[in-house]
Amino acid sequence: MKFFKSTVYQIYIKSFNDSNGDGIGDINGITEKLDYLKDLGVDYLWITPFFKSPQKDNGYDISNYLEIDPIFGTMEDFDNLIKESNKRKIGIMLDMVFNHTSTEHIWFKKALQGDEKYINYYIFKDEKTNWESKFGGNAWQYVKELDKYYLHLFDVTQADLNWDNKELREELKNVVRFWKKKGVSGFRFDVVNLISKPNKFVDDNIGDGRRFYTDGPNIHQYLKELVKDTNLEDMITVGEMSSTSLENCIKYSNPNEKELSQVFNFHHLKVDYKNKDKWELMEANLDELYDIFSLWQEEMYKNGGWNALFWCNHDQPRIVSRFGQDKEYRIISSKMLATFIHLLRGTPYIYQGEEIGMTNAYYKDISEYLDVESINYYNILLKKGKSKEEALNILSQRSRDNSRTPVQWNNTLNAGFSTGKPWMNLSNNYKEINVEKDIKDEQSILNYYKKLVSLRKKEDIISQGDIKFIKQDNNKIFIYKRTLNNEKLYCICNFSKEDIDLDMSKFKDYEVLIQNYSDVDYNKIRAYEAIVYIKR
Ligand code: TEU
Ligand code: CA
Repeated sequence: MKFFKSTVYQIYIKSFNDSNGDGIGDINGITEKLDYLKDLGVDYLWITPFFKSPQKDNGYDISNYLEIDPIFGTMEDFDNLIKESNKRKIGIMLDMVFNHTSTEHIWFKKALQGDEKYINYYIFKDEKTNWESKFGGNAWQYVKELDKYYLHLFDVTQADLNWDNKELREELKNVVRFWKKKGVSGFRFDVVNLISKPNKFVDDNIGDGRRFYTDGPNIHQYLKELVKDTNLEDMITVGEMSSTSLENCIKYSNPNEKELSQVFNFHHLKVDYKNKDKWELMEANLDELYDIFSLWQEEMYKNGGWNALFWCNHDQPRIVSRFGQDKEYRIISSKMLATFIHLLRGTPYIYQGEEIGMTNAYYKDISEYLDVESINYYNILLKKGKSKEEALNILSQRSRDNSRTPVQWNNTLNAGFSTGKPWMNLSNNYKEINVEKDIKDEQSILNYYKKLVSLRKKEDIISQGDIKFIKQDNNKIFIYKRTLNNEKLYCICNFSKEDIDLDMSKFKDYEVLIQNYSDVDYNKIRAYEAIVYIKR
């Protein structure tokens, strides 16, 4: 596996860097920052969708897979990005949204005109079920043109595609072939474990419908076919797996199955959902967090699977504001969380801004939120009887917009993101938290990430060693052990702001590989401390 020692950097293009002052991040904005990314040491860039789109879900609602939306630039800009990133040995991964298209896509429009061929590209039924959309409300929409309902697991403008139709599958393969030819190095497949729908559509009397379409009946067959027919075996491919199971993820990512090279799962990012409800707040349950990591790390290893490792993406609140602490412990807790992820087995992903410890947005007013899911749920929460204040408080911790504020490059106008009016409000802490400041400070979060990325390249034990979690009596301390031949490595993290007694004297003859405090205390693990010992 050639990506063994690699780290991927995720770019949410709209908020990364605006090159032409229209307030929207763009392709040339990425090209401008390639030297910064090279310096960070990352090997691949996953760029979120920049294809033609009405932008109801910021590009995850695609109306043409083969064209670039003019707000992001031109095909020439993209060719140039490929050329410039190749020069720096950075690969580009594109985001394939194949579970649904925008209702503005020509296929959907033709379907509405009654064209049988295109009606079969989507899931039109005479009757609806009680399934819920992931963005709130029922998952079916009535269209008078056909006197039928169509399925939309996400927004009403994102119509689910019918993968049981061979012709549709061929269309999507052509999309992959087109972008492969352009010279991309890999792909991220959006909610790809939802593409295989059940044979029968029936009400779900115990849930929201997901048990019928998650890791669906033909999912492995469809993935194998896609990979084989478009020759993706040797590329880096990562599937976003929604509400998936360990068993399925082993299959998705074990090289013998010839499906994908790695998988994202989200179980570790639901440990602060009260009663499994994203919109009910709760402190993170650390016992559960520990159990999920130990299970997934050890079992994926034993069964030949491969995890994508991450805390942050464009759908998640900022991790330092969530499992860390973004005030007096912002720097130390950012480094602790990074250490924990980057020494695990799998491929680490850094989401833009994470490498400088960017925080949640802390918006004060509902008008600042732009995300369709956030706005829908704000209204649902009010309908459920929450006060405006309560609903805003929930959004301030759970909204996807928390991660989508523009990247803070420096302390000048608009944090250096744009010379125009940014498409969404910046976080107002950019004077203290920005890239320029972190570059100059040797002890910065940015320089710490750089070190983590380079350690994975240097130390085989990180990329290839086996992994075992070591349970502690105190649920705030997370310890795992990596081994490779005669080498041993221990990663010890404190997920709390308490100093906790811990006898680490046995590590006196180990070397400290990386740590977020400047000295070693063998008797206790301090607030948000992370320390990694290695013996060769
Ligand atoms: O996300 C899928 C997904 O399930 C999450 O967005 C989830 O719905 C969210 O965290 C709510 O709890 C992917 C993309 O990453 C996301 O940006 C898109 O909106 C979505 O698919 C639809 O394409
Ligand atoms: Ca722009």
